[in-house]
Amino acid sequence: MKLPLLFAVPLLGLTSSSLAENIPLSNYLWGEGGPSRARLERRTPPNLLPKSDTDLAERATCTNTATTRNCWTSGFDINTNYYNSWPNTGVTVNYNLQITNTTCNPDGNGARVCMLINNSYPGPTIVANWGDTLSITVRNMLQHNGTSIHWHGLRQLNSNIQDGANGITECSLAPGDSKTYTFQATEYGTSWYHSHFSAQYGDGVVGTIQINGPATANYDIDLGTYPVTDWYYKTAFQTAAISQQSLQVGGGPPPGDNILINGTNKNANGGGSYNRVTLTPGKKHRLRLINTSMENAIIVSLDNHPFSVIASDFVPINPFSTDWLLIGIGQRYDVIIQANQTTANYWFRANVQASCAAANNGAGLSIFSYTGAAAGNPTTTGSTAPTACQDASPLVPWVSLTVPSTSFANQVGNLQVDFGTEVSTNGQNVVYWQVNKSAIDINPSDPTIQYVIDHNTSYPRAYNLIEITSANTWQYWIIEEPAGTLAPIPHPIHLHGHDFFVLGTGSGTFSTSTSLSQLNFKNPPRRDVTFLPGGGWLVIAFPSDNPGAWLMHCHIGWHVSEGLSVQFLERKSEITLPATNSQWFNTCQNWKNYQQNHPIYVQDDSGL
Ligand SMILES: *[C@@H]1O[C@H](CO)[C@@H](O)[C@H](O)[C@H]1NC(C)=O
Ligand SMILES: *[C@@H]1O[C@H](CO)[C@@H](O)[C@H](O)[C@H]1NC(C)=O
Ligand SMILES: *[C@@H]1O[C@H](CO)[C@@H](O)[C@H](O)[C@H]1NC(C)=O
Ligand SMILES: *[C@@H]1O[C@H](CO)[C@@H](O)[C@H](O)[C@H]1NC(C)=O
Ligand SMILES: *[C@@H]1O[C@H](CO)[C@@H](O)[C@H](O)[C@H]1NC(C)=O
Ligand SMILES: *[C@@H]1O[C@H](CO)[C@@H](O)[C@H](O)[C@H]1NC(C)=O
Ligand SMILES: *[C@@H]1O[C@H](CO)[C@@H](O)[C@H](O)[C@H]1NC(C)=O
Ligand SMILES: *[C@@H]1O[C@H](CO)[C@@H](O)[C@H](O)[C@H]1NC(C)=O
Ligand SMILES: [Cu+2]
Repeated sequence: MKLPLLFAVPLLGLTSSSLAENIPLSNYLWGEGGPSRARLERRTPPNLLPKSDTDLAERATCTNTATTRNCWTSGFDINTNYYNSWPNTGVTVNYNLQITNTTCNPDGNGARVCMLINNSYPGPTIVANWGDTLSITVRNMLQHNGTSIHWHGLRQLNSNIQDGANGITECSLAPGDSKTYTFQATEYGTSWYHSHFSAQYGDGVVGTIQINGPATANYDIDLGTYPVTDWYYKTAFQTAAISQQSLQVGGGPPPGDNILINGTNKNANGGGSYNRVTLTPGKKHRLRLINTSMENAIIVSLDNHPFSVIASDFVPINPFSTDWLLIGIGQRYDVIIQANQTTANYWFRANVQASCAAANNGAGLSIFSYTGAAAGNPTTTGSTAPTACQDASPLVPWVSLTVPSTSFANQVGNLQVDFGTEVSTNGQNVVYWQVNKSAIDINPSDPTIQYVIDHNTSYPRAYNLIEITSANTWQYWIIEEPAGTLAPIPHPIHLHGHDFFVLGTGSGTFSTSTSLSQLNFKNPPRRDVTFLPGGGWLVIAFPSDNPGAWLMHCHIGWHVSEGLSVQFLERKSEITLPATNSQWFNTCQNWKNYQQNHPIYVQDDSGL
């Protein structure tokens, strides 16, 4: 028997709470008798990037059923290193999405102006299998806004121009224009898509994504995606303006008015309705939680039912059990709920986490009902929620990858997050969120990719562009928000094009002499959004294995709108550029034409 070259063998010492739930992977992986203890030890990859795991993949010949969720299709399973290999299914899944300017009333408080996808909030869920190609045509039917749709967390390996970040990877789509985004789902799990055009997603341009694949624990029923979000009675463009004014005097954005669970809730006056989910007694249910907020970190729980957490963002993890889960903006957690309590109705709770500087006038509730439970509202009470503003733990990726520590000191870079005054387009001194003393400000008719096409390296300073030239090397970044800043608060930091490895976080200033020992290089949490603690530091790493222009920004809608972003221009000479005369160029021409004809709609924020 050939030994696997690397990683991906389950830990022997799983926490007791998760043991029962855990699949006896070693049995099928190693055949009868299981492996010897020596073989089960996790191996440190020799260096750098994840290597091929074909040895492991060869063994995956089982089928995915309710009791073998670790399996997938021939040659691919939960042990597959999805950064290197995925099934090429040859299947293309097509979607058509139309964005319109309309009204909505998700919690019965009254109708307000909304921008919706296919007239629903949230928009249609995009469902595909691991390895499928997605072909999604977006039509912008708004009268007075551009748009661009970002497929959050999808790595876009060698398909950077499908990333939907206007001003970076494409021009905005003009009113009336449409664009087909085509890319392969090389990873699996739960995510969402949203507009990257200024604050537009806060007005409703969001939907969820479900990519079916293997899992680290078994379940019977997949309940699907379950987005939780803050909700404002003013539009996102109005709230962004208020937030910008408040920032001038060191203040935060206004509080949200309510929290919506799967697009609905009751309002403070009792109107509206609760979302209802049915649980089948005795069964295990998978629920795919997503925080699609603009401002608020949300902490969720289901009364009397602990969550068994099996994935964070697109990364399957060793299952662990918890009563409450804090979900930062853009973060996802896939959980399994066992319906083993009395047949009844139970409250699902979603509250803002005040320690994350979140504020909201409402609280989120929905109802989980066992089949056969009497009608009516639950009478259950919740347990006490933890108060810290940090990622859930322990987030131990199932496919174990280690980051080299030896190159850290030489290669690490530093990015300071702060407030600062800059002169705005209309000549005023305005306070913005800055990274490295510069607020990002993109031009939706002049994306970074156009600079690459033109071989033009005169990037505007406000593009906050950081070049990465070397291939397959580790990029280490210390992101710091020193305690001296006006109002140090936590920021959910999101990177496009990569999962980052979260090496550590801490308070105060990172010091190579004292903080280095606090970093974890051995299979650290990997994900695409994590918290930068208020007045503290965050250290991340990622390999330069995906040529493209990739944003890294705070996912608080108001903060990115106010400048809190950089972009990495990674291996620009190897980026797959748009074909000559392709749709990509039409998008730009249409946007330029629209702008010339509608000079009154000016971008008054970063454009992101
Ligand atoms: C969205 O609406 C368009 C136009 O009505 C329709 O063709 C398309 O099938 C809808 N998409 C989904 C996912 O429902
Ligand atoms: C949406 O419609 C309202 C009028 O109902 C209009 O004032 C606004 O400009 C429109 N917004 C967009 C983005 O088309
Ligand atoms: C969320 O709402 C949608 C639309 O109403 C529904 O199809 C879906 O089943 C709901 N999700 C859950 C987990 O109940
Ligand atoms: C969503 O994330 C924001 C910011 O990180 C946080 O304040 C809010 O509580 C989160 N919401 C949920 C439902 O987890
Ligand atoms: C119900 O399931 C949970 C795990 O989800 C477990 O911790 C608990 O002990 C079970 N309770 C009963 C009564 O079986
Ligand atoms: C930060 O900005 C300075 C110029 O003000 C620049 O020289 C430096 O390269 C920037 N740092 C990064 C990481 O881009
Ligand atoms: C390069 O970009 C700068 C900044 O946008 C622009 O002023 C200049 O004209 C461009 N040069 C070329 C040769 O396109
Ligand atoms: C987008 O539309 C909103 C109103 O719906 C408007 O306030 C804003 O100025 C528009 N932004 C741009 C850049 O067109
Ligand atoms: Cu922020």
